[in-house]
Amino acid sequence: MERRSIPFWIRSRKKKMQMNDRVIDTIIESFENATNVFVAAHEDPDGDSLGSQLVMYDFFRSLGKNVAIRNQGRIPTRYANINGIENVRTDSSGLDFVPDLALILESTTLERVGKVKDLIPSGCRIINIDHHPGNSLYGDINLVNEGASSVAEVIHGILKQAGFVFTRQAAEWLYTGILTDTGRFHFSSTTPESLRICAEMIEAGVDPRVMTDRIYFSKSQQQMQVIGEVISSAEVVLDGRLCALTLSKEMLEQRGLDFADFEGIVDYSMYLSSVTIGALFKSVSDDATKVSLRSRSVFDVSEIARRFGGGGHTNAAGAMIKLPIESAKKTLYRIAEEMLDHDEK
Ligand SMILES: [Mn+2]
Repeated sequence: MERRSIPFWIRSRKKKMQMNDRVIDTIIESFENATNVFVAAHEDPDGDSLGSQLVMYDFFRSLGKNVAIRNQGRIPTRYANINGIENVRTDSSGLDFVPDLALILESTTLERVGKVKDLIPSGCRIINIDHHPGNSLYGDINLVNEGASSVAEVIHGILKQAGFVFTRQAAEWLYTGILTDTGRFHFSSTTPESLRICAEMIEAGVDPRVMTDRIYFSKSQQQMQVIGEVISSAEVVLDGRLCALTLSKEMLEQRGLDFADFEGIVDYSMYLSSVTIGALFKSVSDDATKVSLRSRSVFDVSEIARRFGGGGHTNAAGAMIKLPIESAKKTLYRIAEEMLDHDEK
């Protein structure tokens, strides 16, 4: 009789899932045993960080815990109208309690949270939940799922296992994380699982049109003018394979705007079909340039970002380059050209 064995990848996936379930059980136990919970995410939080933090805030409150969210940096303007955003603080004030549990989201290292790291006392239990590659597993408990579109997706798994019921509000926060981290279901990180979770959130009352309008289609006329200037700044180099946009301090200062008003503007660098790498250069000071990178297909821009001490995912990454904008561009073009030529060989 023919014996059929289960393919290796199914076996290993199953094993991994069982392992994850056990880790999640331990995490839920820690949540239940905690009294004072501190929640932080990487510096300059994005929609995934903010949405996930707010769901977790709601969850801890529902368990009767004290909870505080602190991030370093500015909250992008597009999230300014999210309900509950006032619970996410970015000032340097201390906490009203001494945390016994720190939940760190979206940070490959503990240093990525910036100065708010100082709010974690020694002896405080650290739970590290992430979906970025290369996480250093610095937590007492670590749950890192690189296959997840967003940390919101990872958190969804925990909350379901904990028996949390998603209200419409909680569903909106979770949906925000997946919507924004998949680039509105555009990136290849969008999986059947991401869409299933979003479907569940829509069933819980999320209105996709309202969410997308609130986050993406709510610009001021001044912001639109800057977007026009940024698009006009496009430099298409390396035989059409790289498109670079510039957002300068001058463009913002005349209008009283901030870099935080333009989260996601890098996406315009990918409008041309010939482009493999998209870049947005922001002149943060005379000798420092922040670069956001995007790519198509298997081209890994996190490798470029890492050359400058940054990081990220295959198709979305970023770094701070300690050079004036024009030299930063030249240096990055050179590295990109080498990598593109190498890939084509
Ligand atoms: Mn994320």
